[in-house]
Amino acid sequence: MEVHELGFPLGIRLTHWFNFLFMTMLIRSGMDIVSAFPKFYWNEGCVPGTEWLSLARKKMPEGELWTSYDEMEDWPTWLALPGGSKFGLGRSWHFATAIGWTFTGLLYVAALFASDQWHRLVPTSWQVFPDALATANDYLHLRLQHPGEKGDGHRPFNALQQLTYFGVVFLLAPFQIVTGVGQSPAVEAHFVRARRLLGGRQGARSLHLIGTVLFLGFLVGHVAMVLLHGWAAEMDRMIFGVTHGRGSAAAGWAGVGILVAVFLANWAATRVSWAAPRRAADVLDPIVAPFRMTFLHRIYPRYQFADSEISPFMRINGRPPTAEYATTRSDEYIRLMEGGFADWRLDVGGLVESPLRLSIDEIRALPRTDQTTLHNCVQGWTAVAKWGGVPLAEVIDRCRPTPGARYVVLHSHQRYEEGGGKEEFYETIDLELARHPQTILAFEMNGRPLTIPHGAPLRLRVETVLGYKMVKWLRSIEFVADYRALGAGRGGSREDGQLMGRGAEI
Ligand SMILES: Nc1nc2c(c(=O)[nH]1)N[C@H]1C(S)=C(S)[C@@H](COP(=O)(O)O)O[C@H]1N2
Ligand SMILES: [Mo]
Repeated sequence: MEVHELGFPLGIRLTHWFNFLFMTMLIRSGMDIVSAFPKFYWNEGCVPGTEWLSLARKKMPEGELWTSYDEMEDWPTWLALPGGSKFGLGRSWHFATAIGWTFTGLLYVAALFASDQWHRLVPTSWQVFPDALATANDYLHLRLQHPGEKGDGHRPFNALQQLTYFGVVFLLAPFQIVTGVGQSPAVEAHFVRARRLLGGRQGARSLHLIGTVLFLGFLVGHVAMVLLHGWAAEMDRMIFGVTHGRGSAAAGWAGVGILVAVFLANWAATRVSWAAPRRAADVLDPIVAPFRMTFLHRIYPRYQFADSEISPFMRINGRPPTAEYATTRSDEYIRLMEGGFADWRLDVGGLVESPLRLSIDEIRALPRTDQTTLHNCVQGWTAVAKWGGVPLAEVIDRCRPTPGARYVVLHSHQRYEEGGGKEEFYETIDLELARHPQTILAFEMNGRPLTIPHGAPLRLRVETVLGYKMVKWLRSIEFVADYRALGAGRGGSREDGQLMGRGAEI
């Protein structure tokens, strides 16, 4: 049997298979993220009942308080990486594999253009459209046109393949990157026009899902075609870059080997995530951190919504420290609340020159600021609200942190619910973020004093990070040199308990 070299460089064949591996993990970890809030909207307030797609089975009780945490679903591990409410890790897998996938894609495109391979993917004549239609028609009538049979051997793809591959590589892949990155609260707080173009945060999230479905459709079609054209013959082309009649047994088995390897990699990722979740996070997060720090951490918030854009509804996350809730209640908070917060004080201490003890009236007397912004919960829901309060920078200027202070710790009266209510809820942000003009201690929401569920009498607002940083029911603020001595040492209650990333910019 005569062997024809197709001239696919090794780089192209390798990146093709790594792409496949990363895609499987991206889709599974993506499903894990979806399971945290399996509802899709086109409006920024995610108003219940207006979802265009719901994959949720749970129903929220009417007439009593439910939190967005209650809306999370547990999806099985074959579908979600890692599944079973290990949501923070699902995010870590998604971001780490997204980076791996993007690099693979860039290498692939570089290999395409370094050789003359791009001719195979990039149509250079309008004739590709009628040709693709003709090929589609052939397929519909089950007339298989073996690629390369018609035309010269230099064109191993038929017109339909060429168009599809071009669309997937040069349109769909960038679309997924843009709609993915576009969901970062930091990007949204800064790149206003891009946010609008994507239809807002919920538009980006919905489009990202639609893109995933298209990718899945491609994957299914691609595999179906491979089977239709003959497994061994196609594996010869995809693995060894040759045509070899009806295909070699070696290629057929090598293809099976690759499938098994991809399955095993997914299995191992799941296993490690369940057996040693902390270790897994400690390996994955440093892959993401440099990109987060370089591209997202330094972004300055500069956006305000119009009052007319305020959402009619905003979810609650974290149950209040009031009497009805056994895990989160705090007797001290209840006493302060019953006194109308007249005795409530915000203690400001730690590495500062002048510790402060501020009543709510003293805080209201400081220079005030208002901002109408988009709240981004890590689960995926958002809401626009108007917040009134004092810039944290005003407090920082008055307590004067010592040179050793690097982080601000925000302590809550409430206890950390998902941790079983054993410890107080706390979060940390670094001093740089604490000084952003839109980092404020808010005492008003939509023109009214904060309600109890939204964090009365005082809560944090930071507009370039996810909601879990914005501690409600504030008790005290502490300046520290290092966050590792606090809690489990990961930088906050949700980092300690749910393995969320400390930076929270995406
Ligand atoms: N004390 C405390 N603050 C908290 C939480 C919490 O559980 N406890 N949840 C956080 C999360 S995950 C989000 S999304 C926001 C939600 O704010 P909201 O309830 O006002 O909508 O509060 C944040 N602040
Ligand atoms: Mo959240």
